[in-house]
Amino acid sequence: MIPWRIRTVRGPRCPLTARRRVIGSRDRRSRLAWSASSRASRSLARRDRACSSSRAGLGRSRSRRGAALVEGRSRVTRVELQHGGFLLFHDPFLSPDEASAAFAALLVEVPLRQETIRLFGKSILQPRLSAWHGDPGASYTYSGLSLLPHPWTPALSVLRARVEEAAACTFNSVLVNHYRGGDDSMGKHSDDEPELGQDPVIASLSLGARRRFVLEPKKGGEKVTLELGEGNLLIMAGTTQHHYRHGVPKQAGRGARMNLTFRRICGVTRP
Ligand SMILES: O=C(O)CCC(=O)C(=O)O
Repeated sequence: MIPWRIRTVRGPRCPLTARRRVIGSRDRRSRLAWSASSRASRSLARRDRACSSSRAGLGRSRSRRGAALVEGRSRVTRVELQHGGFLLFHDPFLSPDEASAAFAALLVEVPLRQETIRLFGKSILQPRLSAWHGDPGASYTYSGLSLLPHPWTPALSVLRARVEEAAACTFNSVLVNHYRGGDDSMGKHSDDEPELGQDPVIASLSLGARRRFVLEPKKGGEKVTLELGEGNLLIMAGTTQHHYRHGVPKQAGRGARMNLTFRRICGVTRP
C-alpha cells in the first residue's frame, strides 16, 4: 500500500505535448527557465538512451547564476558552478506529508545496512547505513565496494517516477543513504565512476532532518553550501562531478535523515 498518489504518468500516457502546454501557459520567467528543460523534455522520447547531462538536454543554460524559478508548486533555483557544472534545487519538491510517508515506507522496505569500504588502503565501516536498488544488471562499484541492485520497492518506484519527471531524464538505480543522526556523515567525493558515464545527472532527494551539503571545486575556488531539508530535490548536472567533490559533514544534534541519489548506470537495458 503506497500512502501517496503518483502524479507522474509514464509512457504514452505522459505525452510531451501535454508537458509543453503546461510550460507554455506559465509566465515569461518560467518559460525562460524551461528553455533548457524543453530540450530535456524532448529527450524523454529517447529516455532509454539518456545517460549524461548533455544527452538528457540539461547541458546548457540561459538562466542567471542562482536564478529562482517557479515550476508548478516547486520553486527551482539554478546555481551555476565552475566549468559548466550546475545545480537545480527544488524547494519544496515533496510536501511534508509526502516526505514523511516516504521516509516511513523506506524504513520498512529498504534493507539498510552498514557497509565496509576501502579508503587509503584501510577497511572502514561507512558512517551511515545504505542500500543500492535498481534495474537488473545495474551494478555499481565505489571505494572498493561492489553492489548488485536490490529490486525497486513500491515507494522507490513512486519516488523514481516523480524525480524522473522533474529531472526530465531517466534513472535505473538509486543509492539510499540513511543518516541515523548528526554523527553520521558522507565524506567528500565525486560521483564520477566510469559506469555513470560522462557528465552524469544525479538527482538527490532528501527526507527527514535538514543537513548541510557542501560542494567544493577540486582545483580550488568558491565552495557552495546548501541546506538540504525535508522533501528537497537537488539535481547535479553538467560537469559538476568532474570538477567538484560533495559531502555531508557531521552536524551535532541532527535527527534521522534519508537521502536518495537517483543515477543512471550506462549500458543497462531497461526491463
Ligand atoms: O546525503 C546526501 O545529501 C548526499 C549523498 C551523496 O553524496 C551520494 O549518495 O553520493
